[in-house]
Amino acid sequence: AGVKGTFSERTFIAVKPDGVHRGLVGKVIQRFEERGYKLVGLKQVVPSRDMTEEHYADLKKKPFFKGLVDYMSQGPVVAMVWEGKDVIRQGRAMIGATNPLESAPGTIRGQYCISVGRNIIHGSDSFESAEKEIGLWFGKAGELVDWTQSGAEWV
Ligand code: RTP
Repeated sequence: AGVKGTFSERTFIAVKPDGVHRGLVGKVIQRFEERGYKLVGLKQVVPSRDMTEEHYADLKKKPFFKGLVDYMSQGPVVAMVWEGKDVIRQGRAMIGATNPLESAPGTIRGQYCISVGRNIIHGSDSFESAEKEIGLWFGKAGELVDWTQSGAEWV
């Protein structure tokens, strides 16, 4: 996940199936681009159940786990890696709280969703999660692009 706390920090962001079906992929990309972050990985996938279970391994014991796996693995998911200063914490702040009742208006969830089980988007919640998730979703060599963004010195 790049180097924590620097301009090369990276996070894993995914537009979940409800976000894709509702045509919100562009809005999500636009928010991260406009904030000043750099897109270094992007693909659309239908994740397998195994992949989804691995992604949400921490939640295995939760009562909503099966429903969550059913929902995510129907796809499609638009998987992304974004890079920039404090992108892990900032990405979570931009996404908003998990429960839409607590997500502030102006955050992505606060603007676009009303139920916790259909909350549009995922973002890594720590440096360790970001490392794991980027490896899981973008494990193949060459899937991430290192590039120098012109104008980045102004951000
Ligand atoms: P995410 O991993 O998707 O970014 O979400 P999060 O960290 O904000 O929340 P987490 O507690 O990790 O929960 C993961 C996802 O599980 C679904 N969920 N459903 N039905 C329920 O009560 C319930 N609770 C959580 C949500 O889709 C949540 O984003």
